[in-house]
Amino acid sequence: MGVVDDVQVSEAEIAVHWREEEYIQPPPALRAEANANDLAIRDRFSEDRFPECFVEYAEMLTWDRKWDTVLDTSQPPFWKWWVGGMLNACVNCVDRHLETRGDKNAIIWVPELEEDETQEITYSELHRRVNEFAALLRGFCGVKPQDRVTFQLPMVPELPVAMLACARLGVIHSEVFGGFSGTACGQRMGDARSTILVTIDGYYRNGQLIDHKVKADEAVEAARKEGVEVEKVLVFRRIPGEYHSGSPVVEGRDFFVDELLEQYRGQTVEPESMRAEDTLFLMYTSGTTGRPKGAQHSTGGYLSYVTGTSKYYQDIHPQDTYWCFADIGWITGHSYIVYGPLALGTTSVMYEGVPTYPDAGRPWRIAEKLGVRIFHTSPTTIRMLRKVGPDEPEKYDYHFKTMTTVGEPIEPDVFRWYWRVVGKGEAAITDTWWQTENGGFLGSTLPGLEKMKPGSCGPGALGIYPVIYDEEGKEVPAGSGRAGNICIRNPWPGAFLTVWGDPDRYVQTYYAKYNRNPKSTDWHDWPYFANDGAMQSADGYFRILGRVDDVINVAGHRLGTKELESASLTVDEVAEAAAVPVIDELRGRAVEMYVSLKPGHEPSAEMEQKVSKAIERDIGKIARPKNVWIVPDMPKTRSGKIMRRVIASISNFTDVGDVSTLANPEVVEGINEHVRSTKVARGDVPRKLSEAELEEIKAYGHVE
Ligand code: 6R9
Repeated sequence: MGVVDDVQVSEAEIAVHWREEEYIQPPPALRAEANANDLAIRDRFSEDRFPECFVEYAEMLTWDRKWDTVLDTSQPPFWKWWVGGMLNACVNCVDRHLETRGDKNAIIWVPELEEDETQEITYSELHRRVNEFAALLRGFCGVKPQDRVTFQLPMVPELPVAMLACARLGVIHSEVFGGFSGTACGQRMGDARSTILVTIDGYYRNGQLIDHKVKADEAVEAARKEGVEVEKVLVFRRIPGEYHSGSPVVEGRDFFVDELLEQYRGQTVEPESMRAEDTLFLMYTSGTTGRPKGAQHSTGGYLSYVTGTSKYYQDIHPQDTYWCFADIGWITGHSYIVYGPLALGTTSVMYEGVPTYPDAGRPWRIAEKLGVRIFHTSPTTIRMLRKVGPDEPEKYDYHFKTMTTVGEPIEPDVFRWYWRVVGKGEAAITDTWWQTENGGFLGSTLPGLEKMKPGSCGPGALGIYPVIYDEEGKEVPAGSGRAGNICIRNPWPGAFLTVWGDPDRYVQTYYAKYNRNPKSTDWHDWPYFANDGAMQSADGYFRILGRVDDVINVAGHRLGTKELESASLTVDEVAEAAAVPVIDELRGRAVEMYVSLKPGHEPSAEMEQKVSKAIERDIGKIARPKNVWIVPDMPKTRSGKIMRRVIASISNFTDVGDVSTLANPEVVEGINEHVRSTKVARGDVPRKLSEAELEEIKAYGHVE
C-alpha cells in the first residue's frame, strides 16, 4: 500500500485528531472477586518472561502428556507451542468436569420463540450427546483424525455438540456461518476438501421457521465445481421427527441425524490423544484477495489461549452464568461461547434468534431469567438495542459484573450507553480487539484492574506486545497523535498455524511486510501484521481505526471486496464492479456496489436487483448492498485501476479529493451528481463523519 499511482496515501502519515475520552474506573466490588485481582499479573506476563509466561495458560488444561518445548521457532513464522504435549480438546471441555460438575449446566439454549422451552444441558448430558454423535461420525461416515467435516449450522445446541464430537475424534471441523449462502459453504468445502456436511432443516429467525436445508443443496453443487463430491449430508431436524424444508431428501446422500442416532444410543468413544500442534478446526475469513482463507487453529496452543483469556478477561468462574451473544459461526463463538467457557466448566448461554425478537426487551429478560453475570456482544447489536429500546434494560432485574464488546470499533457514545444503561454502571466493560486468525483477545483491559477508555480497546492483552509501525517499519510512538499499522511483536499460543493449503499466503499476508530477515529463527524478526490501522495514546491504550486492506466490516463480518466484486461479475451484463464501504448507523459499515454494464445494456432497477441477488446468492444476505449504482464508467488511474477511494468518497458524501491524475476525471462529476441526488431523494444522507472515519474513506482501496 502507500502508493496510489500518483498520489501518496500512507496510513502512517494520517494524523487522527480525536478527543481524549474520560476514563471509567472498574467497579471496586469486581476487583475483590476477579480472577485477575492484582496488577502483579502484568509482571508475570512481562516481555522478559516470554514465552514461559504462557505456561500458566497451558497448566489450566488437562494433558495426556506434558510438553517438552514451550515454543518452537525453528520454522519461522510457523510457530509451534507446547511441542511434545498431547491432549484432547473435548476431554478438556467435557469429560474432566464430569466428576465435580456433571450435574451442572454446560449449555443453556434459549430458542427464539419465547413460549418454547429452554434446554438445559448438563455436563453429563453434553458428554452423552457428544459421544453419540462422535460414534455416528466414526461409524457411519468413517472419519479419521485430521479429516475435515464441514457444518453449516445456526445457533442450535447441535452445533457445539458436533464441534466437540469432532474434537473428540481429532477430526478438523469447519463451521460456515449459517447466514452465508450455500454457495459460500460449498466453496469452503472445496477448499478444505471436505466431503461431509452437517446441516439442519430449519431454524427460527424473527419468529419464522426458515428453510435452511436448501443451502445444503447449493453447497453440494458449489463443492462439485471445486472438484469435491460431497458424500453425506447429515441433517438435524429443528423439531425431531418433523421435516420443515422444501428441499428434497436425496436418497443415499441426505440422512436425518435423529434417525441415525438410534443406532448409537449410549455409545461412548475413546477420545483421541492429539499433538498440541494438530489442527482443531478451520475458520474461513476474508482477506486481501478473492478467495477466503481457512485459518487453521491448533489444539494445544489455541485451547490454552482461549482458556487463559476467558479466565482473566471474561472473568469466568465455574459458578457463573455467562452469555456471549454472538454467533458460533464466527470466531468469537468458537473461542468464547464454546471452547474457553467450557474448558473452565462454566455455564454458557446460547440464544437462537435475533436480539429484538419479539421486542427490544428480550435480551434483558433472558439475562434476568437465567441470572447472567457476564454479557458479551458486538457494537452492532448494542447500537440496534439502543435504537429500538433505549430504556428497556432498566425494566429488568439483572446484574452484570463484566461485559464485552468485540468485532468493530465502538463509538464512545455507544460505549457509554452500554456501560451506564445496559451495565447499570455496575459492570466493567472489556473492549476486546482481535481477529479470526488470532484465536483470542490481543488488546483489552483487565476488567477488575484496569480503567476503561471508551473507544479504545486498552493495552495489549497479557503476554501480547503490540507496536505501531509506519510504512517503512519505523515505530510510531505512543502519544504522537499519528496512526499506523498495528502489529504484534511476539508469537502467542492462540495464533493460527497457517492458511489451510496455502502457506505462502500466510507468510505474505501476515509476516512479509515487516519481516527483518526471512532466514531468521528469532521471533523478534517476525512481527505479525494485523492489517488494521491504529494509534496509541500516551497512556499506552490502543485505538483501532479499522482495516487497512480491502475488507469491509459489516456488523462484525469481514467481507472481501474481491468476493463482492466477483459475485457481481457473475451477472452477464456487468462489465466491471467495485465495492466500497459506507458508514452505517447500525451495522458500522455497509456495502455499496458500483457497476458498469457491457455495451448495449441500459441501467434499470431490475439490473440493480440482479447484482444484489448475485451477491446474496454467492456470499449471503449479510452482504446485500445498501445501494447498487450503475455508472457509465468507473473512475480509473492511467494504468486502468478502479479508484475505489473516489467512489467511496461519493457514497459517503465526502470530498473526492484530487482527481486530476485520473485517466477519466470527467466521469466523476456525473457519478457524484447521480449518487448524491438519489441518496438525498431517498433520505439516505449519512451523518457528518468523524475525523477517523474521513481518514478511513480517504485511504480506502489505497492498494490500487
Ligand atoms: C474477533 C473478530 C477482525 C477485525 C479486526 C478489526 C475488527 C475486532 C475490534 C475490532 C475495533 C475491536 N475488530 N474487534 N475493531 N475494536 N474491539 O472480530 O474477528 O471477524 O476476524 O474480524 O474486526 O478490524 O481486524 P474477525
